[in-house]
Amino acid sequence: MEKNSGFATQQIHVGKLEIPGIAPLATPIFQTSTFEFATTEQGAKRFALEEPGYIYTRLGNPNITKIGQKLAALEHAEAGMAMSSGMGAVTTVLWTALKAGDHLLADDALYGCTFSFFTHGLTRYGVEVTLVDFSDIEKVREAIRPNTKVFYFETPTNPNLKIIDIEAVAKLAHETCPEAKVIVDNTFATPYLQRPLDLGADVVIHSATKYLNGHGDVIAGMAAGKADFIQECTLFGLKDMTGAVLGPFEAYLIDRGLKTLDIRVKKHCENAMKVAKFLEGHPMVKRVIYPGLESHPRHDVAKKQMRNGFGGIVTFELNATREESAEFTNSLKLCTIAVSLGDAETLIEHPATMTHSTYTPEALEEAGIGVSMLRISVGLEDAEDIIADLDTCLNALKK
Ligand code: LCS
Repeated sequence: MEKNSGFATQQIHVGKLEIPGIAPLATPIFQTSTFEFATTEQGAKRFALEEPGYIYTRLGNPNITKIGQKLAALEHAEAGMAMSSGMGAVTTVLWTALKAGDHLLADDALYGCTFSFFTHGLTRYGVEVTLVDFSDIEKVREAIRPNTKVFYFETPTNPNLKIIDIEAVAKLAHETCPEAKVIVDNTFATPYLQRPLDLGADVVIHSATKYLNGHGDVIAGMAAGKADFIQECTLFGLKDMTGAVLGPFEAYLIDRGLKTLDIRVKKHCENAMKVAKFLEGHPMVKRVIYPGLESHPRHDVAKKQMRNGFGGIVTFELNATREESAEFTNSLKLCTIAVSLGDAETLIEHPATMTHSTYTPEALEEAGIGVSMLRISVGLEDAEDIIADLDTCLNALKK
């Protein structure tokens, strides 16, 4: 494969393993915990990193290596790696990047468990944590401290779809804190829509459970960035600190899911735009948040940094009480009440009591996460069927 091949070619071919004499099309699953050494000396050399080769699956495995290489190519990174969950990726990267006495500056709208890890976890070990609204660059500037070592944000944010200007934050961070790392959780956008590293970020993180796998049957996480940092995350963060190792079978499923990433995300975006427009026109809907709508306050920034569409998530609020809102979600037939996102099936959830129940009511308000917000992960079904389901249940509420 040519180095400058297109996205679709890379998502299918990068990291292909050559196995002489067999040549399977799909990569076999290396379901093994350990790898034999030919001699004692060879084992010692591998541990000393003087000879390349596999040692033990917590340190590396061909299926895991392959998807790391694929993500690196898609994100325009030098190197990539995989972990056993998105939270495994967040914790592995941050345990590697931070130490006691450092300051983590993060956006205030984060996936609920990332929020919990930052505010209840890292703070127990002497890391200072400040959350501010990263869509206001002046607030970020004011919160910087001499010991700020990591700038961390999602964009679009979970669940309220704030758009953060990656280039502006990276520029500010690197000008004021040359040692600091800008880490972007790119789960909602995927590299098909947005490449944070091209815009100045240092590291990208993914919950690969979502679009990268795309089929709702795996929990996994990934990260990509400079080769030396990813090696440190592998040989220290993952090996010694979190042990959040992905299984070879799960890595194989991610590899398989990645082969169709672009066509799936394209359809998610098309369907989400149709659903957002439908909701915007419905009298029972008070407010729709979707970065692709002109009404989104940062539609211009989204257009600038998201290449091929605005993602598959739509967040909205009804002209209804909390009980009526629950009645609405309970009556849906095609849309399934479930957390997670990025799957073929359309999923709907209530962030305040589900994915973001780790937030206090005050922190929810501070972060602009409304208690009545509903979040839809628009699936790959026919948009007309998703809309018909929503329409029927919204109209039932009117009566
Ligand atoms: N980052 C983001 C932006 C996420 O949305 C999630 C999970 C994670 C990291 C953690 O990934 P995991 O460990 O679950 O693979 N978000 C979820 C959500 O919104 N619903 O269920 C899980």
